[in-house]
Amino acid sequence: PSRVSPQPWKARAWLELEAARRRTLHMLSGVPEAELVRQHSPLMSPLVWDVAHVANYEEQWLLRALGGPALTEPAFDAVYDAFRHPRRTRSALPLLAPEAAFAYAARVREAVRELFDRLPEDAPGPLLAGGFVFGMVAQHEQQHAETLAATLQLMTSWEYRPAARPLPRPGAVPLHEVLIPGGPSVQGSDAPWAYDNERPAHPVDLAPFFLDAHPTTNGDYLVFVESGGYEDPRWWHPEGWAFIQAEGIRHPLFWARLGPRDWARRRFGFVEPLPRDAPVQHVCWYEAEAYARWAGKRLPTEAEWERAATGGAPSRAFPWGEAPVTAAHANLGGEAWAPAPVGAFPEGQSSEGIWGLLGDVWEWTASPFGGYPGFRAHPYREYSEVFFGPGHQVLRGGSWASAPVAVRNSFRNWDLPIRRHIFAGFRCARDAR
Ligand code: AVJ
Ligand code: FE
Repeated sequence: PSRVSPQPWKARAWLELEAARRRTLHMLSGVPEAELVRQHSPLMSPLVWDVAHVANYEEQWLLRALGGPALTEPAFDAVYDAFRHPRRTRSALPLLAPEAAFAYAARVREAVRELFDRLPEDAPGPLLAGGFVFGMVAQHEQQHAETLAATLQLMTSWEYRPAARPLPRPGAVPLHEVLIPGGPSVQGSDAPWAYDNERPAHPVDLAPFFLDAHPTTNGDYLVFVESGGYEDPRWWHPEGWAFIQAEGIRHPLFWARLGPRDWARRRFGFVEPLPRDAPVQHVCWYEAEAYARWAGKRLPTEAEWERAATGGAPSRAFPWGEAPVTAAHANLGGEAWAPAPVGAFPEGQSSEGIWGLLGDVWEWTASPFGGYPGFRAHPYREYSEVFFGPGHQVLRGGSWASAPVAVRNSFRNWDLPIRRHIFAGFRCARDAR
């Protein structure tokens, strides 16, 4: 029988683990100890919890699950178990102090290196095939790096002022909407590092629709705000209306009105004029959905979003094709610390001329999070399956804070429809009839 030789994965796996760790350490270097242990928001863990949590996750999946040594006790796992302790209670736990948390993470990584060096490229089994579990752990640490960024954005007790990588300057911003033809296409992915919730790739059939070529910008959204959009229940889902009344919400999170048509935003330790040409971020699903209704549009379903991203080609990894992400394709990786103006990445557009699908801001969709036909939880139910149901909405495309390894056309994020602290915006769609 012929034997297909496995795709080599080890070199990439190690680079991705190390890149994730460099980012974690870089983001937190210079943050005072008091801020690392502080609970900055009931929505977030203390920063130092995330550090030891990613290390403990790595110990569980890249050491113990692969037959390597246990470095800590089950009682220690419990402290860093996201399902045992709600985020707002975590500063009261017996956490490792910052220095010990960083040392633990380094110790786990050293032990992983020893085990990793002995693994063959074609190691068998569902965890190791294609290096899946290494991809999972690298993506996990990068997802937590994005979570750290969200915590740092919520922090007001200390001014966090990261140096930012400059973004490209946009050329002319083209077309407002693009007609996406209907018909059969493929949703999901069977790529080796795809998560369980992206699997299996399966056929979908869609009606034709229009999709905005760009995400909704701050300038677009400001028209909604200034024309009384937050005062008119006609535009709002009843739950969204109740939510903004209860919370007194009149504009996106972190915006401040200085005077007529004069708006600023706080971004980490900076207060700056609101950039009109960049995608709106820090809106919840209800705000996104209300804007779309006001504009005579709607949010795309995630199947529509993914059809637009693949251009109809089965399982295309990125809107531009299979070429790995570079700085010319999209604003990803967390170094810009802000969304780019729309139109900044001509090389990142889809084959049909949809821009900015990956990076800048997560895009809320009309779809609740659920399993695809044939879904199987792998390797544990708590990554995806326990969140299936009507409570969580799917977001697509990744933000400026998402790492390339954790972003692709098929990648699915999810959150509650009231969440505004994540780096989320949206783009609008409408039926083509
Ligand atoms: C996929 C971003 C919703 O942060 O809750 C991190 C990722 N899962 N640790 C989250 C995750 C376990 C997850 N999201
Ligand atoms: Fe986690």
